[in-house]
Amino acid sequence: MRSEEYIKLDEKYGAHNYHPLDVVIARGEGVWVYDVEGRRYLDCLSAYSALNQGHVHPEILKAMVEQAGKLTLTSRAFFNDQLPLFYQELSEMTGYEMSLPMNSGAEAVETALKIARKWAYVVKKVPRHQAEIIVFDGNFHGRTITVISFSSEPLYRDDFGPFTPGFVMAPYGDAEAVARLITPNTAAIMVEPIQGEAGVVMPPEGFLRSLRRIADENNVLLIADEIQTGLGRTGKLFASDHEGVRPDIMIIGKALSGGFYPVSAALADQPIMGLINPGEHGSTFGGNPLAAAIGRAALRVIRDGGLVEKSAALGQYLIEQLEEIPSPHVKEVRGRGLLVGVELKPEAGGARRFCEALKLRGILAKETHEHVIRFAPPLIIDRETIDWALPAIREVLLTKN
Ligand code: IF1
Repeated sequence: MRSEEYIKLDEKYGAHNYHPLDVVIARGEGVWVYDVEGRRYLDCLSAYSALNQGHVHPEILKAMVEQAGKLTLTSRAFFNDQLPLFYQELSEMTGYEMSLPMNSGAEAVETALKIARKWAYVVKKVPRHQAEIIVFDGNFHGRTITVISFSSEPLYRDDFGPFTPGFVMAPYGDAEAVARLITPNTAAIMVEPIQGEAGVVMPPEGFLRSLRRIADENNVLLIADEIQTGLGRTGKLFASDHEGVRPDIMIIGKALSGGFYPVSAALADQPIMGLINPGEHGSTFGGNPLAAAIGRAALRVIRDGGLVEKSAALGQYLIEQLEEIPSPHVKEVRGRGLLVGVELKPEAGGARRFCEALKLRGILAKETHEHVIRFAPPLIIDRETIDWALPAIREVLLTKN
């Protein structure tokens, strides 16, 4: 079948909860994907940073195939021989004493919110069911009803009420506003160190350090959602590392599996994670041996492949090169590591048409929030490939109309 035929089937039988670019991908390898007609594209989205290791990384594939042929799921009614090793390797790599494995990012976010609420009731002695969690304008933490209850984006929220209470909205980047929103019932502050979906929005330097100070001064937990910014994407293992901040609860996902399987986790030290007792939380697939084997391989590739350092070096190069393009349409180039956003001026007419022009030149990028083109290629990209892409990006951004 041709691309158009796949697209027709998709439109006929699938819910229209996305508006994809009209490219039908059939194969991925490293930083490249190939459509059904065999055309090659540079993937500059990396499935929203789930593919830091690139498409179909051979080492993760090998681990997945071997484990899938042995044991895929036991339920957590029994132990298995992969999860304890995944726990240990995750702890050694991240410095957190313990982890609670889930599947989707939203599930790991919900897990962190439940742990923070329980900590408030049991440790901080907040009256039950009155815990408050401070979140930020422009946040994106997933699509469940609790999570969209505190979304500031009408599109994600408006037709899905009634909403979960207990969340307080603060302006992103304004630590003093956060301090004013703290009450005796505040359990936690949950933050994305860089807001990916909001358009690669960077807070002022020192924002995370201020949140850490405010949390410590008020006996409040600091939660970082690094599902998108974590595991090397911004040139450090965690984006929180750029400010030397260690959140009390760290949430990861996406690249934790290298794009092979839904694997996510909430990380914390024993005084917090130890509050969860048997039977209080879980999921059918959470921590299954196949997920654990894939997660172990995904972490190995990040560590042994030096992907964190690559992201820092190549991200700086990409940002410098993009900043040098004298485009009449560009308002700002921003980002950290290989999480880069090119914000266009409103008069440029929206980022979508630029993404469509890039697609015609063999580059897949995705607009976010109307005016921002996100460039987030796999961290295994090399300088030659960036140099291959730059003339096409330059041509599209210099186009007059
Ligand atoms: C979609 C956005 C990105 C995330 C952060 C939690 C989650 C995500 C920081 C939830 C997921 C994905 C979801 C996907 C598109 C994509 C996205 F545009 F939606 F917001 F990346 F920016 N925290 N982000 O980025 O993880 O449950 O999806 O595994 O829903 O359209 P999930």
